[in-house]
Amino acid sequence: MIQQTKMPDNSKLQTPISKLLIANRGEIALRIMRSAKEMGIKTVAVFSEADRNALHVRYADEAVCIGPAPSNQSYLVGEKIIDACKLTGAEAIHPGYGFLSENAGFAQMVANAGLILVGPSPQAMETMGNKLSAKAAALRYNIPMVPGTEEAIQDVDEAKQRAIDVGFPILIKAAAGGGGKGMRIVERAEDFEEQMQLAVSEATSAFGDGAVFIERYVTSPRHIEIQVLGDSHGNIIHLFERECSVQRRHQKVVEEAPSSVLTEEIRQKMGKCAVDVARSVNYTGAGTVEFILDENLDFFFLEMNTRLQVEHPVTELITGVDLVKEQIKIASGEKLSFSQDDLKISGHAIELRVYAEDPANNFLPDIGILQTYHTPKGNGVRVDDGFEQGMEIPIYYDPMIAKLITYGKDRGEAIARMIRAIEEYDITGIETTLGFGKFVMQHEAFKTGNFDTHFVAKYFKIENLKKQDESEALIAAIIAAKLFDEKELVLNNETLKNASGWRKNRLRY
Ligand code: MV4
Repeated sequence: MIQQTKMPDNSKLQTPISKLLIANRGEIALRIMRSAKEMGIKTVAVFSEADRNALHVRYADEAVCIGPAPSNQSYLVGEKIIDACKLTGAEAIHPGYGFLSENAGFAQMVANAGLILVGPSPQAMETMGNKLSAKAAALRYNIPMVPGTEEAIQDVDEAKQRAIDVGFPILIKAAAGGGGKGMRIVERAEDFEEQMQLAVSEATSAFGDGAVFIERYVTSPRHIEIQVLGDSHGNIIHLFERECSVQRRHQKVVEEAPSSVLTEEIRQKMGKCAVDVARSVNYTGAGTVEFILDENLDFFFLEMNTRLQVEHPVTELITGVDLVKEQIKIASGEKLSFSQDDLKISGHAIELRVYAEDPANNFLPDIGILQTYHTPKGNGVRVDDGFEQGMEIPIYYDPMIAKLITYGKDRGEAIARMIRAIEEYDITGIETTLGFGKFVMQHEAFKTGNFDTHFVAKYFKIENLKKQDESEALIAAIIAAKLFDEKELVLNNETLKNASGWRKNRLRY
């Protein structure tokens, strides 16, 4: 065998990154720093006055205060982030998710300052930041899309005729909207005009852009997204799907990979479409292409998210790829070190978002101090969090405390681990969505994989949590009675611990 010497392509090689600034907070800031450290890259944290004692500040090699608690005076101020880079000598910025992560204007500012953004080009961000321009780009690659209007609606009568043609119910969407904001379902032609006017004024006040379009309303969809990676040499691959159908008012609650409904054939087709969508904007970095899947298992492209997503760990667990490392390598100009054929799905991963919210009180944020905080451990359990016992959950930011992720050889094992991990998780001082997560895991529709985006609305009532409470209380009572009966029983340490555990769990949920 003759070994060929390949000439390295240095045409697009950027200087390797030696210091990375993380323009974010909480669990994702820590998540990013961990990968950077493993790569031998120095880390810089930025923080608001509310986050002085936050873990991401302690974890970083250096930290810079960028202003008062409200994010529009700190984490959202691009100039302050760039100044912090200049101050510390960081060559690159990782924006995480939320905040400035999908802001094309910021991406351009970063480039203008001679810094590297760990993310796609400002052009790719801008195109994908608008649903209409995203669909226009994807259209060139014959990607399946929900029938509707391809351009912003100018003439109401014309749009109404189109709505009649595609058939009611239809959905009016704001081109600048995202995550379900600015959507309106219209059931009947008679309501069209009024709903259209409301949608335009809503979009104008919410996004400063009144452009709206229509799509046929897919009534019972599953939300399936494909993770993609593209390098600066034109290589784009996908890392299979994540299923995110379990959501509450457009806030995802449970995500998993792979999806329990995809056949290998659909998976391949969707993967190819996702790569093409990315190719339509010469995508670089990590991105997510969002689809809905209808009852017939037909899928349609909805939009592309140009950031690292909250739920990226489930993909990491089933593929073995560290997505943050790949992002950083791509930003340094490296070629992807693997091809599509090198990737395969192993096992099953599920993520539960643990929010500081009270399910018994309409999921209102429940801020306060983490009086007790013990995370679950053991085989197949990953917790990405940003808090410690005694810390306060600040009111200024997202109320997510942690992401609890479990991995198993198959879906059943991942679910069983999730239930075990939820029971092991010990949080007092604030209400959380842990008990709600257990309800989901134990629900027949979830266990059988027979659910859609209406899962929570359809099945969840506060009584469900109370029932869980009562059954646990009942078991505790039976144990207590048994202990009382068996007078000769020696109460060893283990029994006492378990008994107090019962009580805590019962009170918590
Ligand atoms: C849809 C749809 C049904 N039909 N489009 C909501 C978030 C945004 N990314 C797109 N969304 C939807 N678009 C058509 N033509 C249903 C939803 C939808 C949804 C999608 C994914 C996850 C959760 C959802 C919850 C409600 C509605």
